[in-house]
Amino acid sequence: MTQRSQKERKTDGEALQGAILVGAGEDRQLEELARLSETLGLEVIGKLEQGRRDGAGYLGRGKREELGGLVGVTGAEFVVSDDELSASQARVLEKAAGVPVVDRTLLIIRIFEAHARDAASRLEVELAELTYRLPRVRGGYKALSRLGGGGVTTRGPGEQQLEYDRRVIRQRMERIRKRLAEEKAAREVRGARLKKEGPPSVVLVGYTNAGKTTILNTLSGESRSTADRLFETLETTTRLVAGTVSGAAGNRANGTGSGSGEEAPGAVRPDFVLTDTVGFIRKLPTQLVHSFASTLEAARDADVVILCADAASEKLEEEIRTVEDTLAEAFSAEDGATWREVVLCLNKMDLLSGDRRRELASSYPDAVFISAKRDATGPLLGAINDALARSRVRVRLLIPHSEYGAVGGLYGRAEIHDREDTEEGLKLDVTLSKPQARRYAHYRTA
Ligand SMILES: Nc1nc2c(ncn2[C@@H]2O[C@H](COP(=O)(O)OP(=O)(O)OP(=O)(O)O)[C@@H](O)[C@H]2O)c(=O)[nH]1
Ligand SMILES: [Mg+2]
Repeated sequence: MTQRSQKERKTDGEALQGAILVGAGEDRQLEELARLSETLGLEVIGKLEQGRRDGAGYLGRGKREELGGLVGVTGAEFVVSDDELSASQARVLEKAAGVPVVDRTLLIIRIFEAHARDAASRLEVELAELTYRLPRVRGGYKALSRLGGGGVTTRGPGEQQLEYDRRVIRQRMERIRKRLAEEKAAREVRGARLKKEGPPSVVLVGYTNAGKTTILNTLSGESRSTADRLFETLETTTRLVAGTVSGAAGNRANGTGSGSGEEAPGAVRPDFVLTDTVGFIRKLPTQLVHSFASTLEAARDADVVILCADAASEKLEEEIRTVEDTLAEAFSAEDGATWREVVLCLNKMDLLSGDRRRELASSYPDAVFISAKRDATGPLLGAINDALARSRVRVRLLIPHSEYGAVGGLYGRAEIHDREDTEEGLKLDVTLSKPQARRYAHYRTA
């Protein structure tokens, strides 16, 4: 247990909102909860943990009493729980604590709300918030209005919004779902156009704060916002990374790590489009799954997926697994996972000791090791290039006369080695990306 008095917390005359973190059950991780809380401007001034989760009040009776005492001593304004609470659990805990209780789900929703920049992500967050609020309307769950109302975020709902009745909430949810469905359809049309004509696509996915946006900025010369906060990026962004002809990548190829695929001077690398996505987190609130729709679509449609991880994280292994599991779950309905090229990219190597680097190199023999902040992304470019080459296959197709229209989809992206008009139809010898080859699988011939 750690605690400090309220006086000590006041810096520069400005008091931060103090919070006490509580975690119950084996799957608790208060360090990450602390980072989430700090991202929202709360200051962690105490922690309480328990190995077993209590059905009625999340913490057991004894721990609840302890919590009440701790709130009194520290003058905390919030209690933050590491798991989502039911309305009644929150009430029991709130009664014991004497201050509003914020659960992990609400905390993450508020972070998303504060960081959402474009219209679609705002709608997605609003939908998540309403989904969360619906079963809690009657309870008058205090934290809903208090957190975010006190300057933490300016867009948090005010008191009147609590008077929304369920019917109004449901109507609003319905309208948002419709708008999001329209957005998605528009995205698919845009995506289809890009796929048909554009260069190959590479997507960056990974745990929040892994450095995805930093990598995008380094590779594309952009300057999108990056920060040492969780969920900094809440929309997908796509940028062209121009290819290299003979050694133009020389200044980039000064990577720190070993790993495969260092970009050789003089290597010719084609253009590709690189997409930055929303980071994942463990115990992702189900209400926010919608917010990951465009991230998941981008990952599904890409020729190459870069799974980016913070090599300096103490929970590296778990963070990689969370991303893999989330993607696997999202794609479980499809057979796509096996044909996709995945490159594991361990970032922030500059923060590691030589020993730790060697250790990681042996635990992750197929990974590329980089430091995006130091501009050391050469090994990644090399690995992308190799993966793009691997992601293409040479096939023979026979397209019947009646289906000539299908040929149009090949131009631009397929490399056509040979074509022959025969009585059965058009015979093509082409190199395609694997996803494309899959779409044309029914035309394949020996
Ligand atoms: N030391 C070090 N820090 C890095 C490196 N790459 C990124 N960072 C820092 O890590 C933090 C997170 O970087 P971002 O690029 O915002 O991470 P992200 O994966 O886009 O995070 P979300 O958008 O929240 O999912 C920032 O403070 C970066 O400056 C690196 O190679 N070394
Ligand atoms: Mg980002």
